[in-house]
Amino acid sequence: MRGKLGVILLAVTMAAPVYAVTEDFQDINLAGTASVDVGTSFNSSTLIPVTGPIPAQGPGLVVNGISFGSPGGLRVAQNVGIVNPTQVLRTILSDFLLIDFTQPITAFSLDFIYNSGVTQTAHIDILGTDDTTVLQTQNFGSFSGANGQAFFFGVTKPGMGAVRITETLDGTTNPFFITVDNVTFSAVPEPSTGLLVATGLGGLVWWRKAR
Ligand SMILES: [Ca+2]
Ligand SMILES: [Ca+2]
Repeated sequence: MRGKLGVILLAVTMAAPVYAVTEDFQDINLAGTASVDVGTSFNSSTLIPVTGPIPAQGPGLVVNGISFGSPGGLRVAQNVGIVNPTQVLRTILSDFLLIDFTQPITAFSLDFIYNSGVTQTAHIDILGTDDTTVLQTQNFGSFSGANGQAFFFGVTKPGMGAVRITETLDGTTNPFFITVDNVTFSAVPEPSTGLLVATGLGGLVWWRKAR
């Protein structure tokens, strides 16, 4: 029996392509287990002066479209709590960590790193396009884990302008320093890149490093 050959119409909707980029803090050149302080705001334009064994570096150490800030300063360090050290970003003092996106985003995720075996409480505010209005809050409650262990946290929501993370230690009001890695966020690419992405993939593609 001969089958009927139909005509297949493929409707393609070309919405603005969105892709995801990840900042893993691996582009900073750290010797051995050294760490380097990167100021109170760290983004793709940051220049790091020579510090001891750490050479002068930058700009372009961080992907475009994102800025990390903490009033007490930020440090790129080795996550020495795990078997294979890998570079992470942490606050130096007991301050909040603000992750500010240049353009409003629709999704983000990160690895939150345990600092030690103590009980910690983390609190995340999802901020709107004005970087002030709180759209959503997320409390992790009490958790404890091995030093250097990470857990994954992600949010999908339109119109996110920034994310603010605070943390307390052992239920006291004294915040502990905050450590993150693999900060991934949605972004609208440059036109040339966008064409490539739309041709090859289209839609939303999450890319995460294999662990
Ligand atoms: Ca890393
Ligand atoms: Ca913003």
